[in-house]
Amino acid sequence: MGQTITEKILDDHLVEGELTPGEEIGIEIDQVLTQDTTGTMVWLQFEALDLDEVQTELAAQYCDHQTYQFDFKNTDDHRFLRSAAGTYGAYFSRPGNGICHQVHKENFAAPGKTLLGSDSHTPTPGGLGQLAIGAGGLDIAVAMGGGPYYVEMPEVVNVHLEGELPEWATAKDIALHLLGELTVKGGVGKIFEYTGPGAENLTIPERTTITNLGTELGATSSIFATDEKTKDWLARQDREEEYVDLQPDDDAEYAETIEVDLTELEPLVAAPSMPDNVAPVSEYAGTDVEQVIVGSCTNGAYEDILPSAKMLEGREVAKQTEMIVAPGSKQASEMLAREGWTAEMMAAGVNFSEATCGACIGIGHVPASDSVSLRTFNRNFEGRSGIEDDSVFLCSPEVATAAAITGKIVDPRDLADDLGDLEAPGLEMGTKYGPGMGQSDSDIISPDEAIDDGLVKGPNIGDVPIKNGIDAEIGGEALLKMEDNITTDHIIPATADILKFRSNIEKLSEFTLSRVDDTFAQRSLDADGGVLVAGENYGQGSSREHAALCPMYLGIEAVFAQSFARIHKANLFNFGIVPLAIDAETYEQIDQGDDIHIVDDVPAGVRSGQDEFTVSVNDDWEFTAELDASEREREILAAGGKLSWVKQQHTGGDSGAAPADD
Ligand code: MIC
Ligand code: SF4
Repeated sequence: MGQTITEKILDDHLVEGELTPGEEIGIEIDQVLTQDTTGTMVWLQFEALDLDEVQTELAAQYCDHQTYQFDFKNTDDHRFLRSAAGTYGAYFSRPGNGICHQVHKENFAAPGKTLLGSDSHTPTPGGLGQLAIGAGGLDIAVAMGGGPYYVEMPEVVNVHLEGELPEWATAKDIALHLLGELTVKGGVGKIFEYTGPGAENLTIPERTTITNLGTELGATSSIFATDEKTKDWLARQDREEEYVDLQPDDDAEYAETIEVDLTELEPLVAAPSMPDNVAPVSEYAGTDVEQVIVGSCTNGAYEDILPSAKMLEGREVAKQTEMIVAPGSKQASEMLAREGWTAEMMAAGVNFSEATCGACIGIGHVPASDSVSLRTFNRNFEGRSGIEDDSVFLCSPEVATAAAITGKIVDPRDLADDLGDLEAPGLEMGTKYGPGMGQSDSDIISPDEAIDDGLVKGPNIGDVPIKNGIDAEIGGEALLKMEDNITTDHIIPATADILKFRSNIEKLSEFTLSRVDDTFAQRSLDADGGVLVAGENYGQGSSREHAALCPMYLGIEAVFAQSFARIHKANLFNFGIVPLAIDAETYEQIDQGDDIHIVDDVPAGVRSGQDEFTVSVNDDWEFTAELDASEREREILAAGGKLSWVKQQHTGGDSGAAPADD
């Protein structure tokens, strides 16, 4: 039987299991990436596991999320990360060099290789044929130590693209269209493989915008075949020799095929405050816009920003609007600067940010109260921009720039009609090395150039909490009952005031679920822990393991939810919190404040493969909750989490990761 691209890459990397959807597989990881806000835990865990050297072909540490270093804590984190990369053998990308996904794509992403990253948008280089997956930090630490990565074999879905995009419609609109159709949970347990003439027509920056936004569908990953466009793009990055031909077989079987006719697409927006709240731009036409931001890991490439620059040439940003360009990488900034586009945009009234995540998670450029912000980003979860009740729309650079010119949401096709001389900018490819301008890689420190030999820890860098086993009796007060689609931004917000504590779990845990109920952390401590109740897709969004670590620290023993997001569920196992599925009726019946106890002996049941547990509520009524876990996840859970499990393995088993003293 023929294979999909996904199956081919997985087959090449398979170390355990079979490629049957729903079954757990173990795969070898070629490359890992981590960033500043998840990376400190990754390396602290690497250290706690007694590992002494990176075992993957390549590991890269980026400093991208909080590069403004408002607080010495951020700077200390960056210094620690540089020391960890140097000590253990990873590349180090300096603060300001750009967002991990863009910089990794430019420098290291390679077709046919596997990549695991402690950031949910790690699948971005799927656009050039890399199988890239986001995971929690502990999974990254173990993979860096040479252990396989375990994941449920996803269903492979064929997204068959026909035709060409009409003028003013972009790759962002393809991704938004899919989000509107499939919703933020439509991709859970799936990998999307983009095929057809429409996919072949797209350039690499367009493809990576789509694979980046695959995360918002909840997908495990997204991938494109490779072709002349991939080869050309690698050549523009001076890495042509890394090209590998990757195609699905003609008789490859997909779980499902989704057809999209690109000729029918139009400029779209995702309205506040969910990426699947998609509508044509025209539906919001006339809405006042106070802020426009072009950039991020979704649309921060040179090729994404150039259309904005062309649209602004000889024009001005409306007086009532602020426009910021936040490039995805210094490479993109440098190319725009060398070609004079930066000056052109500055003259039009644009404010240039350094290449950082920044505003995407509320670090800088926080919108004014009661105002609309249009961003070319991938997430618009409520409050993520740094202000409660924000009003963030997601869109393409073209739609964002049209709004910057008029100060209102406007369909760029209508703006072009009105102005008469505004042409659709289209997409023009850039080249890293222009004639006579050897662009430098001075912001990447290779393991051979490492400055540090030994970890440098500032006072804010705490220890990694370890839990030794789970209790026989699990339960307590239902401290919080939450609705559907609770994001990791709700569980542990990423805004500047909170992000600085990512390396200090005791302090960070004070902010747990504060976006839902700011009394939660204290109530949890007062009650000596308890359980959580949630609707569908609990924990969607980020890979941040802090969303499991902090509840664990506060004594949360189990989460009862209608369904879980993939990475977050893995993080719950990794930190010894029992993720149990309940049906809609049970969800309705439970009230916040109920006394909920699992009747069965949990560690015994978890170990013996029991998948249904009886749960008592207020000693009054009972329901059944399901534990959907592989044998390995059960062992991890019973051990109290992955850290203690790996440690136990090395005093009597094998996790795959190789400690220093092995
Ligand atoms: C995000 O986009 O939410 C983040 C911030 O990049 C996170 C990582 C983090 O929380 O540090 C992600 O996507 O995994
Ligand atoms: Fe950074 Fe935003 Fe991309 Fe996350 S989604 S990596 S915060 S730019």
